[in-house]
Amino acid sequence: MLRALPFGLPLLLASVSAAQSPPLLQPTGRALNGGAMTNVVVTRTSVTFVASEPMQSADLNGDGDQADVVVQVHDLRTGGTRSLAAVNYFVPPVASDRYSAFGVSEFAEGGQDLNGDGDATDTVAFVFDRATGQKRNLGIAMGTAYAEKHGAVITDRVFAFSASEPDQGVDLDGDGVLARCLYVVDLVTGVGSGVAP
Ligand SMILES: [Ca+2]
Ligand SMILES: [Ca+2]
Ligand SMILES: [Ca+2]
Repeated sequence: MLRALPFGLPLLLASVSAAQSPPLLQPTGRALNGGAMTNVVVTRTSVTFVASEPMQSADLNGDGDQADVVVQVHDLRTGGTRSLAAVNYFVPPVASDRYSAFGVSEFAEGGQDLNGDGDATDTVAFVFDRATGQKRNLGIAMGTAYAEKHGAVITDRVFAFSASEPDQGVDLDGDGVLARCLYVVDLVTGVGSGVAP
């Protein structure tokens, strides 16, 4: 059994499973984003959380500044921590045994257009596959309203989240209006679609 300890910064992890070979305490090497303890997601093999560049005094996403909050995946087997991308603080990451999913901020990630709609103002869904080490851009804008904050769910087969059709500029669920909709991605085939209400 693994637990994240709310001791503040930097993030430390404790394991009470004596059968595991990794040490009981593992420093992640990253400063946790302040006030974001609910953003720490623990599975049997990993911890996904959001680090603060200002608290770390480092550029963790390589865009040339130290102003972002950047999603991290810490491997409890190897002790390594991987920095993935600048995220929207209001869209907490989720994780399953195999995958971590999160909303990348186009603005914070160097002003890139990640969903191909011609702007750099969206929060775009990404999935990191720990089995392959690959980070996949789903190309879909996520909803960022407070009510959607804890709405995303992921398993080792499916990622479901609230998509923003106005941000995407596409009627994803085919109901004739641009609003928010449930978007489901099959992580095995890579196929995703909006779900009509
Ligand atoms: Ca940065
Ligand atoms: Ca965009
Ligand atoms: Ca629609």
